[in-house]
Amino acid sequence: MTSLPIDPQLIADQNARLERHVRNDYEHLGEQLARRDVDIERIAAQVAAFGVAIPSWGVGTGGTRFARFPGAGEPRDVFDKLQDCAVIHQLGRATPTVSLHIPWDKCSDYSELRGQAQAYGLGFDAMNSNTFSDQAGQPHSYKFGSLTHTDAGTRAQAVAHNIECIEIGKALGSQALTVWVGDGSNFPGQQHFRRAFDRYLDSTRQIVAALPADWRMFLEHKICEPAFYSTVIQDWGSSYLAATALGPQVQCLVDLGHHAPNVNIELIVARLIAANKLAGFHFNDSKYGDDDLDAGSVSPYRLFLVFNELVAAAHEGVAGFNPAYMLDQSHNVTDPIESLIDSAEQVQRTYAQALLVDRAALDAAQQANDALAATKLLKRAFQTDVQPLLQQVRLRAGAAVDPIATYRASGYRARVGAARPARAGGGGGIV
Ligand code: LRH
Ligand code: MN
Repeated sequence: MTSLPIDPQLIADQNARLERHVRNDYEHLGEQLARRDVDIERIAAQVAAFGVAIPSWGVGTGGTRFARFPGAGEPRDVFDKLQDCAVIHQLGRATPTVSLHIPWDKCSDYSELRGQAQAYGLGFDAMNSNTFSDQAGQPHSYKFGSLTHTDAGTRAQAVAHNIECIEIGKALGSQALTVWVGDGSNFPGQQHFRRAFDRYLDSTRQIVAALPADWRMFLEHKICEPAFYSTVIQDWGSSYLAATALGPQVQCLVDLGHHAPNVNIELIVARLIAANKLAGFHFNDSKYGDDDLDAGSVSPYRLFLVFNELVAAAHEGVAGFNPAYMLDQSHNVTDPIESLIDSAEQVQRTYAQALLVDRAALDAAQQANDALAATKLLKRAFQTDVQPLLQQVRLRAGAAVDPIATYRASGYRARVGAARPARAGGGGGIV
């Protein structure tokens, strides 16, 4: 039996010092919420059942095209990444699944990997294919595209790679494949927009044909990068058109950083929910482009407004509503484990706040066109400090009341720093 990476006794000792405060604060918040006809135990149960997947590519230090500055104890392979994910889940109990990226997470024995994950109490969320970079010895280059390349051999290679990701995912117990392609153009005239889209549909149809009946395929749109004039799946419209053409197993994934500045993402979410085409999310934050910053670190209210749409849909029992929640971030200047712990908590916090919106009062204010009353109902929920509830949920789950403080007290980073050879810095690249 693999032992968990953090000594449970350390977590218990750290919690023991905070337990009385958590209980008092929780009780006080419970009284406040009861005056708003909110049962804190109902919210706590929903928050305890909420989980967001960790991107395996997020536990190593990230970088930009200019440079990457690796830290101590960079993961060497998918097993190191899994151990780091186990630390995040052991301390926060909000990240029960890991989303892998192929070929970055390829290994020789997937049953061993699955066994290791189970020992850590982890499962596998959506698989991610990669036809945005060339692998050594690859017959066809993706320089001018992959699933939409003008060359049939290159498209076939990209389709085969996605089918390989499905096979790996089946061995790991995953039930979804996320397909993001950077295909597009850098010059007006370089690409025939309609033919490229037709090639995309032709290629993805072959991937859908290989999907097990209980799997879903998530199409991820993105406004630009690596292509800077046009991108084949550039926005939710292109993604929705494709997902509709490809059938019920295919839905649209919303990466928060993949939109032009100031786009109303919560409105896009509402549209996709109504069309039963919302696959789920890659949560992160951004100020300019696809910055992949920590979720809620720049615009927490924007994240809240997205969760307000999600909670409203669940509250109204919208048919087929079953979004997958994942983080997708790049940690260039923080300890990735700390950022992922904190970001998962931020997503959990935002979900808890969205659960506090008085839906009946909001419906009435909207019906009465009482704009101020309506927006104040959202602000009241967003401005509720739910920290005591998050701490209580962690305490009850055997996680750390203060996960970052406990992580730092554990000395885990120094431990893996000693065990894993140092990685030199250097050229760019997100991983
Ligand atoms: C593209 C993206 C996609 C992943 C990659 C690591 O920008 O968001 O989801 O494949 O980042
Ligand atoms: Mn993404």
